[in-house]
Amino acid sequence: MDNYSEEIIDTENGIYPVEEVKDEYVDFESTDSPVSTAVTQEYGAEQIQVLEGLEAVRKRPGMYIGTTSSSGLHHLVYEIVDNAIDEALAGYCTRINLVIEPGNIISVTDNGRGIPIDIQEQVGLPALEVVFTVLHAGGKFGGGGYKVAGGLHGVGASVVNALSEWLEVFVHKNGKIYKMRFERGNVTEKMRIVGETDITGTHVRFKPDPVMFTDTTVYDYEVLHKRMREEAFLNAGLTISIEDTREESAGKSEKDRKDVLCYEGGIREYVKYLNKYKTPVHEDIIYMSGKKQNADCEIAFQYNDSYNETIVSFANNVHTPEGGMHVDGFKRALTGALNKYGKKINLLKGDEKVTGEDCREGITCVISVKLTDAQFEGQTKAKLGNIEIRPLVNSIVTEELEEYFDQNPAVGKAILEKALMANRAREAARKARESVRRKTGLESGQMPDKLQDCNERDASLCELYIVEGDSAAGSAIQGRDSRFQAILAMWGKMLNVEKARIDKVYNNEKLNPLIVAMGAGIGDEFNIEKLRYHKIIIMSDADVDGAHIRILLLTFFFRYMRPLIENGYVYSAVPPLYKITKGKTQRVAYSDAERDAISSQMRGDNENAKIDISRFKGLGEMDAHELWDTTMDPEKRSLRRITLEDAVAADEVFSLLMGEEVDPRREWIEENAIYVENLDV
Ligand code: 0RA
Repeated sequence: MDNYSEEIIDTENGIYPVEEVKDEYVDFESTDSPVSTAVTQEYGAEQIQVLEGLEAVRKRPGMYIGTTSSSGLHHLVYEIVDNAIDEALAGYCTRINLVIEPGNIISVTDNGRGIPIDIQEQVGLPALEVVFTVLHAGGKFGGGGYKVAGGLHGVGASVVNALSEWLEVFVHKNGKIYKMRFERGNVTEKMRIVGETDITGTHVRFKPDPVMFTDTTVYDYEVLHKRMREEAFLNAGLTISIEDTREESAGKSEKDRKDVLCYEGGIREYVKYLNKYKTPVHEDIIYMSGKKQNADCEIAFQYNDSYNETIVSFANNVHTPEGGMHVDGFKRALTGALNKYGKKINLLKGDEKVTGEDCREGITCVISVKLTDAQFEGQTKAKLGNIEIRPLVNSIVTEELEEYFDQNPAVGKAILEKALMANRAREAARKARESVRRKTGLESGQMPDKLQDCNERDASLCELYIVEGDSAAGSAIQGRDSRFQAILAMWGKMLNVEKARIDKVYNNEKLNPLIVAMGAGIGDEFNIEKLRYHKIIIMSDADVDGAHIRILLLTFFFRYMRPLIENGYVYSAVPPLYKITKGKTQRVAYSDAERDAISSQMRGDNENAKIDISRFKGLGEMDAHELWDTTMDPEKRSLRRITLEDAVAADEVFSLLMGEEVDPRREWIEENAIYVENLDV
């Protein structure tokens, strides 16, 4: 199996050079379908019909792949890989190789049975051609209903073909290599035999059409790598390799990157991976699976000592970020099983109970179900709607968990104790919230002393600057436009919210004024409608303390006010790095490149002009006027919006930077050396 990919790629590289290619049409004797002239004559008419189908894709690409931005570009790869994964699910494919080639050409090779090449009776065309030219044709072969994979839109190979400048496919099957080629969905080379082979499999190469993908045609290795890793976790034992052979500067950061992903433990290893920077509450990764009524279900979970709930769910290998019936079934069963076990071992007395939320504090869980006819619901099709899946998951988890706890009482007890702690903390938090409300007027509208508020009351026009340090806050207060800019001073080390429960957060002397000033509450009670400012701007120095405050604030927003980030309300101010002086002229620069450009501009023709370049050590060095001019004036400043592309990834970085484990934190900082450079100025 190991030399398999090399063989196909060799074929590509010219073992069968074009000159040597026999220009014959396919030898159909090896299939059951006789070729007749009638079929060949009908070919033209059929083809036109087929092409009309793909024109629709080029007219409205968004309808088929969501967007034609970077995300749509990457989606093309998923469509092709998903077809190969279907072949793996059917039990015929063990390896998939993905290569980003020079010119951002994508190559996907699998060692499955090869796409069927025989003539399709209904259309009189080779199945291979139909797969790439007829919309939604992908699932119609195979017949056994195994097709369960599929990207968000599940539209298949023909859409990728329609949106590619060119696409070529090689099928190794029946001892022969069959080739076809297309341009923008049109057949430019009919299927023909180009060589012989002793393996089976499918190799697709395509170049996304820059006419369709106007934003970018550059692939991001990390994006593809992440998705391939997910696919490898979800398909235990399947090997997926990903390789970047692009020339440098064509979108890759390292030379010749390659990762080979194979997880024999499947989703168990996924849970381990998600928990890698956390401290587990029990060693074992609890795993259960079951199959009932045409549906397969697999669940793996482990608790860690944090207070967060991470449930990552999939239906037919498609991520369901909003959960759905499979997740509901799991949650009910978990709560039920823990309450039952608590009674049994007498940790829960009388009518004492733990709630669902208590039971999920600190859980990291992966749920994967595979079913025929999955229904995806919700605006972004991010939720599994098949109602029959809920009782299915529920019964599997209920039965297996009871047995698991009986056999592993120490684990059962540890989890239950954690849920009980959560329960008590929730009660304490409720009390804290009430007392904070009374004491600090969370509801009375009374503003904290540390806030210099603005006059405007329309939140959509208001900005809150969170400023580090006394002197910077002083300058900001003097320099601001008080009509719409409010200043909140913040200093010293802040509470690490990763390690604190909600009651501590409400009572914290640093965070409390911030919560009150923002006016929207936190946690479950957070209400974005009540938010008093639609721009929350973190203004801190480009040094270690500044970075510390920034990360702590982001952690806090991430954990307790996530919609704030999701709505794009959080920014970081971009203060200048350099002051450049020549005589009476003074300018500032925000980057090294800008510094160099400005100084050479100031120098002009005079090589010896005396130019002084100094580095701003901190915001505090600027007077009120300078601060306004360079960093706060909406006409001139630039702001960096903080986005949350991927909550799970962010969660990881936050945990890593804030958690107790020192080694992974150091590794992360080393890997992100640019950041460190900024830290150490
Ligand atoms: C249907 C039937 C057969 C193979 C495939 C689909 C198939 C499709 C793709 C797409 C990418 N890689 C693929 N590998 C296989 C089997 C037909 C037969 O038994 O001859």
